[in-house]
Amino acid sequence: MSDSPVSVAIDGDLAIVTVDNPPVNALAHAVREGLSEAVKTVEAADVGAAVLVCAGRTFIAGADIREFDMAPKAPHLTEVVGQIEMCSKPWIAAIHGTALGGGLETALGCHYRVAAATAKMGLPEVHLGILPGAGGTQRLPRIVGAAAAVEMITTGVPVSAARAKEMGLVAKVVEGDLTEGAKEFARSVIGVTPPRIDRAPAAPAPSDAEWAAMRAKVEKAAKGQISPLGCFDSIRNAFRLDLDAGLEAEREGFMVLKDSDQSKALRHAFFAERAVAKPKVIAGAKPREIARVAVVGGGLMGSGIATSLLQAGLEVTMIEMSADAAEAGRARVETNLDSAVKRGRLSAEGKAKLMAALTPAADYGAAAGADLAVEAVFEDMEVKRKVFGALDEAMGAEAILATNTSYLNPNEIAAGLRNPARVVGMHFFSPAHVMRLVEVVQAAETSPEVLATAFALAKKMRKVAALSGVCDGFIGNRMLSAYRRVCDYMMEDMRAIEPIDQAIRDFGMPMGPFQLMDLAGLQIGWANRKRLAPTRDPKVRYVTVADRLCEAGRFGQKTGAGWYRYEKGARTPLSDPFTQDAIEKAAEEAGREKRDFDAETIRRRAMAVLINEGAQILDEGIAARPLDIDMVKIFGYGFPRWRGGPMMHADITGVDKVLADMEAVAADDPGSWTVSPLLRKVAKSGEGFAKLNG
Ligand code: T1G
Repeated sequence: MSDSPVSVAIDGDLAIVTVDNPPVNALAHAVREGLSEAVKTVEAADVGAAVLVCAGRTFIAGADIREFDMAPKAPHLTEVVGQIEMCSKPWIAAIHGTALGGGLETALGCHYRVAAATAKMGLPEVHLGILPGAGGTQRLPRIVGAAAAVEMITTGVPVSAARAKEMGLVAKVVEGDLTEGAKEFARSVIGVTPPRIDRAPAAPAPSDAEWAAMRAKVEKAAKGQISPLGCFDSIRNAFRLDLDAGLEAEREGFMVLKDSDQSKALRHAFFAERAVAKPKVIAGAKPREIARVAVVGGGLMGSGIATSLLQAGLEVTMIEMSADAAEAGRARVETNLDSAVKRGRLSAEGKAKLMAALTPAADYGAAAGADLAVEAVFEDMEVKRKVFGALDEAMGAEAILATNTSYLNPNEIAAGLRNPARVVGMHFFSPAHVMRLVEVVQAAETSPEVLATAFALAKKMRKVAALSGVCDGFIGNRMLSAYRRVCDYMMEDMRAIEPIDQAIRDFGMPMGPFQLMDLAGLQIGWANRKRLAPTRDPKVRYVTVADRLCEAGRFGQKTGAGWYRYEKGARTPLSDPFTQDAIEKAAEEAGREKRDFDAETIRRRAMAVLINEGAQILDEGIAARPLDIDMVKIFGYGFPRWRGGPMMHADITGVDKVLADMEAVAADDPGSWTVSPLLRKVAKSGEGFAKLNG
């Protein structure tokens, strides 16, 4: 008995080739070898066709990403796919779950594909910063045409079985038992010469103008990421080169991208996205069942959280101060769900069902039967403590109490409650039904079981949860505030905001810091600065411009002006003499000499401060691993995934270089910055932050 993950069973006139490599049948070396052997077995056996099926939850989900950093080992997937294609007997791929990347490429080497109705097929390599390297860019366009192949490969978004049938990617969609359906199909093609992909350049070829239009679209969506264009160019080869030459060029393109920093960063993000959900403190802790949740507060945040909870299939009681306010909260949830209906993500009946699971209420007694409460009320300690006191009384002693505070200390909120072990922070990001990040904040007494429950709930809500300890702003906003501070310093020194916003956008962030403040509104920052004013260290440089804007009632887009001004109803930031004047005045009062920073220096300084603060957060144990910080920034703040997050970006840039930049920032404003000892240590070790991920 062999222990190969690929087995061949003879079933009358068919060979059933089964791949069994849990959890997702990735194409590890043993699988490639097994498939290669299986082709020989099928050739030699007295059968008329072969059915390729997978055990477990999915068809082959692609190459084994863990093998990317190892030396490639023969047989390579391209060869194995070629062997299947050249077999003298037809192969039928029976697809269930997700046929992704090398998995779909293996299926493309088969002569026919049949799929379960629920199956999905895609070439998501672009999300890993690479291109499909086993024939995907050559075979797919020959089957589905240029436009559909460009769409599928450059976006990486998989298609449904029904769509695949329309595109000619699958021959048959099987309702009921997939293997039986595939066998029936296979018997119908026994004796037929296996139809191989045409080796001539694909046809019909789009015109030059059509290619140019498609390329421009891909480039725009890529926003600095290189692999979408690499994919595009390789697809175009399918229309000028024969299959073998196209495959060779594809292989070369693949090797270049695989070794790129962007691919390294994206692979890190792939594994970090999974690891972030499993912090050590919850290992072995059993999450509790959560069926009913009370949301306190029906404002923007509360209604967003309620929407997301409903979409996760939970019952929600929304508690407000009055019946009218509760009704307004209910209406906000309805608006959120309506927009999901409009986008085709929810049916009208689906919406009605979710709305029926929502109960607006105007008294805390309504929280009685809930398993968990999330508080999303005004950011004020007294208010929050009152809410928690009322929940403590209304709910069972074991029910979990979560606060959505972004700045207040959960330990203070929990103080005096019957059972502070059940208090946890769940910091959502606005709009909460859209943004993926939730910081799960571990207060002094939060139990591992409560933390595990918060993580499980976040997963149910399809959110990315990251564990944070208690500090001002937790991981994300604390880093944001340091980053804003250095941007403020550069702004005051340069007497300008536009070049800073531009440099940050060019780095790949969706928005520059000043534009972002205008979008989010300047009020919260203002309130925070006032809150922290009594304890502010006078040695730390303080830039007053934002305060001047707020005093003038300029709170951002909503008020028509903030850092920029906005025409009525428009979102385009326009430069504004008021802001310019305020900057000049502030700089003069502070006695700052005018300086210039080029785009590269702006970007490096902003990143150095972000990374320095991240290192400090690690050193203090607020984040357990660099990857937790990376995920917070990617999922909550639009940090470009293809840069891997700030800590990964530090490794890619070279931590010693980041340290040198940080030292330059600190030297310019003595007393304003602490260069993190951990940053120094990691720079000296030469091993990078990744080493601390464990
Ligand atoms: N390689 C290695 N490990 C993988 C893996 C892969 N391709 N896919 C998943 N895993 C691990 C994952 O880390 C997790 O591990 C466990 O499997 C379950 O995954 C030549 C070069 C298939 C839709 O990009 O999209 O083919 O955390 O939690 O939610 O052109 O995994 O349990 O230790 O995500 O049910 C292209 C990536 C590769 C697919 C399943 N393929 N995977 O989702 O489970 S490149 C992909 C996924 C390629 C060729 C090129 C999803 C999934 P752990 P999970 P899931």
